[in-house]
Amino acid sequence: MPANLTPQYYAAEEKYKQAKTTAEKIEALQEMLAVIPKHKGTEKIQANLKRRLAALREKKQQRKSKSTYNPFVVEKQGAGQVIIIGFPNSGKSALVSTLTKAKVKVADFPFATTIPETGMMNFEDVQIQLVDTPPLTAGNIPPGLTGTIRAADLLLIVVDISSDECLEHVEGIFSLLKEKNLASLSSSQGKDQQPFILLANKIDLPKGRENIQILRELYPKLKIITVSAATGKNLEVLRQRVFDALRVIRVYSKPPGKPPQLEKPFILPKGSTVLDFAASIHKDFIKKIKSAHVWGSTRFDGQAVAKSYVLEDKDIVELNIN
Ligand SMILES: Nc1nc2c(ncn2[C@@H]2O[C@H](COP(=O)(O)OP(=O)(O)O)[C@@H](O)[C@H]2O)c(=O)[nH]1
Ligand SMILES: [Mg+2]
Repeated sequence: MPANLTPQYYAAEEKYKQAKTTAEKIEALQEMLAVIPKHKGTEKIQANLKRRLAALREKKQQRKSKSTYNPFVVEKQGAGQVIIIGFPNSGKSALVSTLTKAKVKVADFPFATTIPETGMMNFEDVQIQLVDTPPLTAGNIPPGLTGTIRAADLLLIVVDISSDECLEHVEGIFSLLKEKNLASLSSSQGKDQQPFILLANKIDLPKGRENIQILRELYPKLKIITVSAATGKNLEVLRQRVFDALRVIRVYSKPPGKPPQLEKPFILPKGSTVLDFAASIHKDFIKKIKSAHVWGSTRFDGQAVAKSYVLEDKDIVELNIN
């Protein structure tokens, strides 16, 4: 069957031949497809045009994702994003690996970690994202890492407490963080600074006990947890303290007349109200709530509460809507 192509089609085809960029080619192909007479005789040509169009779109997409990919921008997951920073060999990767079972490189040589890598840490029924990072060194933060630190919800600063240089490392890290206004050693946290916990790792090694005493004496107000990635010491305490420091609560939804959905908590900032909870499920709920009942923080189980009621961790909420 003859194709009987039209002058418009030939004009569009000419445009395609003249096209230089992928975007121009895509536009011309789209036009050819739009104006081609739709009948049996042009079916093959149509299929061909579609195939070429798909290939060009794919090419464009690939190029786009390649040019915008930045390993230092880490997509948030779970109840909070916690970034692990410290000098080389302090045990950052070992901690992330034992806490999350993520396959990060643990090595007895420095600089094994070159870009941020993530894993999910369980705490009771929530998952918290841990981000392993390339090391800081005296006077230097790897390019890109400042932004990653600023975007995180909490910093875990790791020092090798068994090292003779651990005090210099603490000072070195905080001088870098202070310079970038990310955190400071003084007890009061400055505006726009990040909350942090100092992890004195490798407490299992002989020098650890001696050094931690000196560190605590020098910085009595600093929040320090002694841990060992090697023996697992204090890692359960660490999970709890990380959750607490994220300042979030878990809320379970209970559909009316049904049991509560305990498998998957909603994560909300501390201080959230029933209305905030409703909004986090669906923004239409804000207008639709008729009443709410809470099990947990209230005096009575299933107590009716106002929309402004401030929820607490592990509350179960039943929203009645119309
Ligand atoms: N004894 C002991 N060794 C540790 C501990 N944590 C890490 N290491 C060792 O320290 C070295 C550096 O660990 P790694 O996690 O790669 O350090 P990173 O450079 O900070 O990521 C490795 O040989 C680890 O096995 C710990 O708690 N105790
Ligand atoms: Mg590492």
